[in-house]
Amino acid sequence: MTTAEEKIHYRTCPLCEATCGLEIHTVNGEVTHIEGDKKDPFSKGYLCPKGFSLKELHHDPERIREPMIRKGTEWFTVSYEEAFKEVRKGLRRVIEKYGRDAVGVYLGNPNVHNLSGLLYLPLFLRALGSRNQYSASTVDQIPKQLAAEFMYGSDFSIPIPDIDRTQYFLVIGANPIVSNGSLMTGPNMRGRLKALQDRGGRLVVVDPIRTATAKVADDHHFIKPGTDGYFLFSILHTLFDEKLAKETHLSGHVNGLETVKELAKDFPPDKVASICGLDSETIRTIARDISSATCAAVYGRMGTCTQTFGTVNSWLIDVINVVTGNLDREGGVMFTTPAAGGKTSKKKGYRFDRFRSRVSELPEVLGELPVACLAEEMDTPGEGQIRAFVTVAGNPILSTPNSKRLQNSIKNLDFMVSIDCYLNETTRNANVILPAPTPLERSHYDLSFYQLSVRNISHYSPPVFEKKESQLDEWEILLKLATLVGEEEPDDNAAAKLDEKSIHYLIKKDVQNEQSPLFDQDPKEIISVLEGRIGPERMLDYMLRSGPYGDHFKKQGGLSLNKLEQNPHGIDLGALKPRIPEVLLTHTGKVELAPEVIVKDVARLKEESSEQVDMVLIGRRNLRSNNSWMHNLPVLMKGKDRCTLLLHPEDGKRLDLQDGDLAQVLSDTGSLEVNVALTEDIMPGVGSIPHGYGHNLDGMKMTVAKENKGVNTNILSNEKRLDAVSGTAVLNGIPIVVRKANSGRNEHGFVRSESI
Ligand SMILES: Nc1nc2c(c(=O)[nH]1)N[C@H]1C(S)=C(S)[C@@H](COP(=O)(O)OP(=O)(O)OC[C@H]3O[C@@H](n4cnc5c(=O)[nH]c(N)nc54)[C@H](O)[C@@H]3O)O[C@H]1N2
Ligand SMILES: Nc1nc2c(c(=O)[nH]1)N[C@H]1C(S)=C(S)[C@@H](COP(=O)(O)OP(=O)(O)OC[C@H]3O[C@@H](n4cnc5c(=O)[nH]c(N)nc54)[C@H](O)[C@@H]3O)O[C@H]1N2
Ligand code: SF4
Ligand SMILES: [Mo]
Repeated sequence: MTTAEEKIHYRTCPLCEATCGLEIHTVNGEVTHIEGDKKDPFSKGYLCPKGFSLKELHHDPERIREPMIRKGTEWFTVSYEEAFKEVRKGLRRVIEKYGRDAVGVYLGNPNVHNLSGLLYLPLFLRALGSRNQYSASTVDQIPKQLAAEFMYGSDFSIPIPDIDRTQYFLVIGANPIVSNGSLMTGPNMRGRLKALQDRGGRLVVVDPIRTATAKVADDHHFIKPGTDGYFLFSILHTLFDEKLAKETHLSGHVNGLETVKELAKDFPPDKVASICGLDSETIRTIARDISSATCAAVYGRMGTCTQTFGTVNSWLIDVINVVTGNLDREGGVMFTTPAAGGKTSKKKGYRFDRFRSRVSELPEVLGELPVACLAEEMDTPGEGQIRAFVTVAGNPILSTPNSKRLQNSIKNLDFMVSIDCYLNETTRNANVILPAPTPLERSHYDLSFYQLSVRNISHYSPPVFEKKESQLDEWEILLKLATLVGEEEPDDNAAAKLDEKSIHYLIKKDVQNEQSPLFDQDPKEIISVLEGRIGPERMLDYMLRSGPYGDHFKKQGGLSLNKLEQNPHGIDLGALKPRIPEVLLTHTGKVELAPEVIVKDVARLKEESSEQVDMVLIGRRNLRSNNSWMHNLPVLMKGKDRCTLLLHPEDGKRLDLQDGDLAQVLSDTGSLEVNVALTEDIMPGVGSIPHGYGHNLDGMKMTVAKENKGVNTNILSNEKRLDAVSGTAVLNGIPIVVRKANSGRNEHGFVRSESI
């Protein structure tokens, strides 16, 4: 029975890439319960424990709800006015004295799940004008984006596995059943993979851990961390050697096939098998199976990106999809046609290496610098040194390499401001914290993930709760910050004026662009149609209406925000469709199969590694965890200790470590002590610790997280060990030494490994 005060709200969950539809029940401003929205055309009622936890997240008493200023180690809540005054003073002082590059910015992962961040961060970054822009992308997916930038002319043109139609799915270094899919948006990965097998398709997983995904696969093969480049090249070798390649696929639309063919010659399976820990016949069988399947998709994620050959791996995966005839084909890997945010302009130049970092001279990648060099840019004196720091939805102290160094360098900054919702490992260093509204207090549209989705979907969610009158939305905070960094003291209307200016700019660009459906229309008419909306809603309405399904401000029945508001469960725009050649934005208008910058790194693959390695460390994820920041929610933290070191029993025996013992793990940057969990599900010679823990730093206000503190695995990752092309940090395949800790058994007693 529905009581008089009970309300039901429908919205997409913004916590991970799966974009599940939620049904949120509220009574008098309180969430009573959350379930999956059965009428959501994409998720059909599916949700995971994190979606359910939005209730606790919203009501968490330790969430930051008001602006705060730190004096010494004490925090005081203040008005927005006071907080902004402090921010202007802090940032302007540094800019005036040292220039704009002296302000570093770090953007964390939740920004891509947030309309405010996606639409308004660019305005702030433009106004700030610093080269020292960093983000979680260079500890994540930048290799994929860079490969796409070079191969297809846009970093967001990432081919997505057509998981619902494929007949052979090769998953390398990804665990979609636990992560719920990444750069492959689709709710209920377990269900989708089961459907693949039910229609006679095969799932094959290549991973140093027998993960939850590997456990349901038809085949799972262990691979030595960091060696995927050899494995992928030897698949390519077999395809050409055994004449299995479909060289005429996309004929006329592909450049560089001969170069790739030539390169693959050096990697016969017999030569590389022992390097990878796979046998050569397995490699050949995989190559034959991809080629003989009616359609197939090869897919790689974190395990292939955040390692020493991240970009080469991402590129090779796409090359295999091309030469097996599976790019841009139903059941293969395909490009999306997003309702909003898709790109149409041809490349003027690649967004790579247009400038370099000051200290290590690492190339710029897609407008930012690799976060691995953030600490050195802060702690190395000289012109251009970072003196002030802005974090937006980021926790780099836990998520980026060589955390200890960053912890030390962050302490010596002149000024720091964070937009965040917790007082955590990173934000405790800030001088000012500006509060981010909870996901239920803001509207939502997955601008990023519908560009990476296994179906074309459009779903808008209005806020569940109105925020308090006095509270600012995140886009308003970002607009305000954009006005604060300028020379002139901004007046009260400056933020609103900037919002106006930016929508006018967008419209002007489109009406002048011959490729836009709005070409030659009157900007004044367009702006008048948008009247009544401001901020992200106006921007989104404009993007939807000018997009491929939009009404283009003249057609009846086209997509608009209005239409989405009338369809609270979202709209299914259909399965992915072939898009070559119109989707290709390279200079040549073709798929560039052998981009020079990437091909150059193959030489490194040919060199024998001389590094003597005892063991290597990789990471893992858990269904009830989301990177570092959801560990304060009791509903997710119940149960066993999850921050353990997984070891194979053979290694346990060799190292005299038993289940529950405390091990010391050492790398070239640091050491930590962690509980051991023995399991046959990990490859011998490999250890695994999840990231996002280490909640034991003074000054944090996250009581539940502190009770489950775990260890920060990024104490062990070295900021100098990088994917040479993209500068992405190596977080998988870190050389380590493991031994019994002097202190013997752990403080919690016996530990069992959780399901992986
Ligand atoms: N529950 C949950 N879901 C999440 C997140 C979370 O923290 N928790 N985080 C979200 C984010 S930000 C992201 S980016 C995605 C990531 O999504 P995924 O990439 O699917 O998730 P991971 O668990 O990191 O999977 C990486 C896999 O690579 C394997 N691996 C490690 N090294 C190597 C190697 O050298 N070669 C190969 N072949 N495999 C290797 C690991 O064993 C692991 O199984 O997940 C998202 N979803
Ligand atoms: N060793 C190792 N390290 C890794 C990884 C790994 O696999 N192994 N994975 C990497 C990956 S894939 C990623 S994406 C990164 C994540 O790295 P980060 O993005 O740096 O870290 P998160 O844990 O996502 O922290 C998000 C921060 O945003 C805040 N927050 C949450 N919601 C909002 C909001 O709506 N607005 C604002 N303003 N703030 C909000 C949280 O309180 C928290 O401070 O970690 C990376 N680090
Ligand atoms: S799978 Fe992701 S999007 Fe779906 S409910 Fe869980 S966290 Fe939310
Ligand atoms: Mo990520």
